[in-house]
Amino acid sequence: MSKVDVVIGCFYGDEGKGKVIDYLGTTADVAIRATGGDNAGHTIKVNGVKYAMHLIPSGLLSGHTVGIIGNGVVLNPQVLLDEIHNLKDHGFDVDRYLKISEKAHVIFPYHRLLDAALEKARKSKIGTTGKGIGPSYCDKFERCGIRMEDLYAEDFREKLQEQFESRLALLKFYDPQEDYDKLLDFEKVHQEYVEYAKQLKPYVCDTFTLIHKALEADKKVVVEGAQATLLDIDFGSYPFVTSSNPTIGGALTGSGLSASDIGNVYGIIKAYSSRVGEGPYVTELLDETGDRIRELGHEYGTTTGRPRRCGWLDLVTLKYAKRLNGLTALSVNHLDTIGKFDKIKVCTAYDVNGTITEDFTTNLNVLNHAKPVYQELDGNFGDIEGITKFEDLPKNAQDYIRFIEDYIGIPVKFIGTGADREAMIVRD
Ligand code: 2SA
Ligand code: MG
Repeated sequence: MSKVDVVIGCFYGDEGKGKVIDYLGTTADVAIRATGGDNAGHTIKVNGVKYAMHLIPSGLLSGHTVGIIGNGVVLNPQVLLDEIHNLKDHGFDVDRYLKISEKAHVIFPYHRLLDAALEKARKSKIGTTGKGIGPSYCDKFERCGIRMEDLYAEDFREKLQEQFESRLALLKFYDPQEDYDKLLDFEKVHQEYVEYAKQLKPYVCDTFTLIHKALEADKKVVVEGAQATLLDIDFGSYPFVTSSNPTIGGALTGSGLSASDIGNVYGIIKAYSSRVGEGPYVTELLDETGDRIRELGHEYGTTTGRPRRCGWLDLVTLKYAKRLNGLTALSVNHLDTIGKFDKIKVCTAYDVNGTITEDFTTNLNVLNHAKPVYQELDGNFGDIEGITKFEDLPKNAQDYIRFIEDYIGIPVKFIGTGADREAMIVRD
């Protein structure tokens, strides 16, 4: 039996998972999305065309990889259909390669409206993407969610009506100013979803069995992580997190894989750090250095266009991500970006009210008081854009990578040296 490779973001998302996913996808037989929804977004360039992938596993872009939307995903059918049509327009055989779990939960318009209304009502904002992710997972765990298979059941209309009415009442409760009766029309929503269901039917199946049969046939399977470790509902900086487990646990429960199916777990980081939305961020730089990282690294959100908060690399957090996910190797992106600085700082410990620690915690009482302890390394890597061999990197750049490896104790297998697909070092 073959083992599954998993790709996981180590910090707050946008680490450049797409690049490694793209690389692994070219040889994978099956690529799985296991958690999250269209709050995720990887941009992948194939033959000069840019594809913004939100729900369909990017592996499908290889042209020979089955893309599976797993049971752990919350799925907005309209977004998915747009993606399907775009890929079909560009010649991809989506009908052959896309599979959707019958157990995946469906996002309805009231979920998106609730997401916005809840955010508006919150005193302390989370800064959600507004895609209805949280409210949809709420329904899942309240056991009243509507799954893909329910769209084809005889009682779909009644089920939807029940949900619709209770969610409408909730909306009116949280946001009495808005006229939700005007915004939400049951018949219209019902009809829309009957139509979506019809169009998506060919793709819906028992993906659990499909995945295990692929493994038993020794096929190469990868799980494409979305979001990242510190956005994990259990182990992230709660409540400033997403509503799923984008960590290794979610890769299993969101697909039906078992722990012993897992092979390599690749942790993806940038040579610096960034975060969108609210919440603690120990190495954040609120000065010109932070601005410079943002400009050099083009740190603006793919999904929402928001400017990202930026800062130095935080190895304390990375160690936490390694422990939590059982990382076996790392991918470091944007080495070219960080190499533009003369001196680069790396956080190797936290000073919490005078106590020095290398153990990350998400306890906000601790985290809010943690100050980064930095070690300074030499930058000025020169022009390393597009380099594909580790030996061709200047000494300072090699030292930077080795510093990370020594601290974390696992190898850096992939190094991103530019925006292009090919601008990557792959080490044995
Ligand atoms: P939500 O909408 O309920 O999931 O928002 C809750 C918090 O989670 C954050 N969040 C994200 N932060 C960074 N990147 C995200 N998606 C990436 C993208 C995809 C990726 O590029 O858009 O890298 O996999 C993402 N999704 C959710 C959000 O800002 C809130 O703080
Ligand atoms: Mg992203």
